[in-house]
Amino acid sequence: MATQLPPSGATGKKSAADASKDYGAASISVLEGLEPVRKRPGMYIGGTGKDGLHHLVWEIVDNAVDEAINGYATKISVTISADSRTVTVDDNGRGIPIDIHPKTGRPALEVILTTLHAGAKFDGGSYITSGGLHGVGSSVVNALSERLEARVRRDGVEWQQTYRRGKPKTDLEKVGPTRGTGTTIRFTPDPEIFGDQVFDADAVRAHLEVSTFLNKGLRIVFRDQASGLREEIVHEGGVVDFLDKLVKEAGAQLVPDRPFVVERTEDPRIDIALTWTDAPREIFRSFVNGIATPDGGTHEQGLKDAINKAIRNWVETHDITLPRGIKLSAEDIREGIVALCSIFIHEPQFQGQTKDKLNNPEVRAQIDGLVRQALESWLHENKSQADAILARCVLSARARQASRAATDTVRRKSAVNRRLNLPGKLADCSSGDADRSELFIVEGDSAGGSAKQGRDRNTQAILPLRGKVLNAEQATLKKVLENNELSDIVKALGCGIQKDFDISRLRYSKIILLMDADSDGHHIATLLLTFFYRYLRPLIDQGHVFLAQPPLFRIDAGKKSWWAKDEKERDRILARLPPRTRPEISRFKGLGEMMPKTLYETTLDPRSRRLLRVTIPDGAHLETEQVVGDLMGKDPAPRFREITEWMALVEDLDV
Ligand code: 28F
Repeated sequence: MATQLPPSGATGKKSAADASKDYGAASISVLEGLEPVRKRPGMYIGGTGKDGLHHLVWEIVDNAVDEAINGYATKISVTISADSRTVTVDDNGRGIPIDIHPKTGRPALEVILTTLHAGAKFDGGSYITSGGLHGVGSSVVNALSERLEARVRRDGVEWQQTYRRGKPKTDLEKVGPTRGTGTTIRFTPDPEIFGDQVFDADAVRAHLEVSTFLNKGLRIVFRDQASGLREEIVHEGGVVDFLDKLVKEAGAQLVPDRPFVVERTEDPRIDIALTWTDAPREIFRSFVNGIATPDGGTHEQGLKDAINKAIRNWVETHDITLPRGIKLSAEDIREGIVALCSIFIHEPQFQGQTKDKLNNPEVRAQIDGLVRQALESWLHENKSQADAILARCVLSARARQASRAATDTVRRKSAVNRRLNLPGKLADCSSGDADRSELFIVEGDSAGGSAKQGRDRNTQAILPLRGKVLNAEQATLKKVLENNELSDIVKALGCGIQKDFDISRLRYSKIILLMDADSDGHHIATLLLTFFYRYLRPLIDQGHVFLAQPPLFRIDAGKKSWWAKDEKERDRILARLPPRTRPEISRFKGLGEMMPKTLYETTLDPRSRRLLRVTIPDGAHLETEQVVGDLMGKDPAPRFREITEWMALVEDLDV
């Protein structure tokens, strides 16, 4: 780990003495009223659709997060009401000031909630903002809410004021004595602006989780009263936990066994975690002041510069001779990287209307300089990790050269004769780009039919299996190729078999076995895996083979529904439902029973499906050889022994 510094202030409250740097009403710069906000809401929250509606939540939550990352709050709670139309955010910070503002004669709280750009945050003081709308302030939320109630706890007294469409409905009123300090904002967006849209609990939860990843130790209690869900979200590991999540979501295997981390708490705050994986692409996620920058920008560019220079420098200073003819490009070095970059700066400049890209030029060199030096020393101190990473870079270079050579050959082969070789029952995808294409091998015609209807025709091909799949363990190559099902798979994949196997001709980057979740389906999957293991092993070794995980159960409770892949997950979901809920549980007997749209959403859609990548763990090759031979071979005795051994193991797991 490099430049590991004490975690940021989110875990402990600053002392009262520190609070002396407080701002009061005097430091609020009043700029203008709220009329423009209701006239052109899109100018302030990007739009009045789902994203705009949720920007209101991000703005209030980010103000609470600001209190926490500046060390004044340690706990935040966010609650969505039972009708999903009202959100309440609470923090145990100092409480928004209520002293009288000299210019307006009104309490600071009222000035902050009823005028645009009010607040010391705007004059670039030492207070760092993580503004979802870049800190334009909660007054925008107030203007666009049919009702907003603010409660402040300060100096042992709780105060309250309510507003309607940004206008005070009451004066600031004393509620009574209170312990502790903090702010509570409860608001209901205005249907005149947002229609009858309601809040999406999953979207809110995801945003809160990102805030806890980017501010290690920050605890946020999330409640969704519609589903009864209550969850405390905290990530002590910060960006390292975030990286773990991204690697798992990508279904990728780590190359080095621990990530490279930079955590700098002094100004500008920089948190970086990165690793290399076997995934055939690079994943960069970056943030500025807690705001996602999906289009990257100078922070991400600086990180990429640093990685490129550090690896090249490492190769030179250790005068490593690369294999003959191998030259590392920047893409080769970055292939397989999963990287997270979060910075907090005072005056972020975002590009264009969507504000998804950071522009500050000085940031690029700052990040490059800091990361390059830290990464070089990390590589130096972790030689075995460095070796594994370099091997990964060389593999990408080889694959790139091979695929360039292969695309040359494939270009020569006319598209027509390739099409001629394809099996009749293959419903191919329209994309010719293997990296984006996926082949689903589906059991049975009815499932095949649903999959063909539900799929994304651009990138997803379907090959339905009709007959019994041959047991390749007990068959010769000649027998295998005489079996229609197996020979159709070989034709669809396009990369040949055995001696004329050439992976660069593979037509799909993912080969996904989609079978019913019953013993028949498992048996067919086992036969297919035996075939891949015996005759198309590189496809497994290079991570192209997957098992789909269709849901077995659907649980309906009120307006919400969940999917469960097995009994265990079904019971976990049922346990989280509120006590008096009467859920409806339906079990899917087969894939063919599922509506195509449901099949897509739960099992085919890359954004929500769960795939199991078929891999042979390092050092398990011998054991795998043994198990496949025993399970699939002619002799029943070792099969029986193997199955009873595994059954005992499974029974233990169930206990
Ligand atoms: C539920 C959402 O909005 N929490 C907030 C504070 C605390 C202060 C503050 C906020 C003062 C003059 C700008 C308190 N004491 N949660 C929140 N907690 N804003 S918003 O001050 C606003 C500044 O202009 C605060 C002393 N200084 C600052």
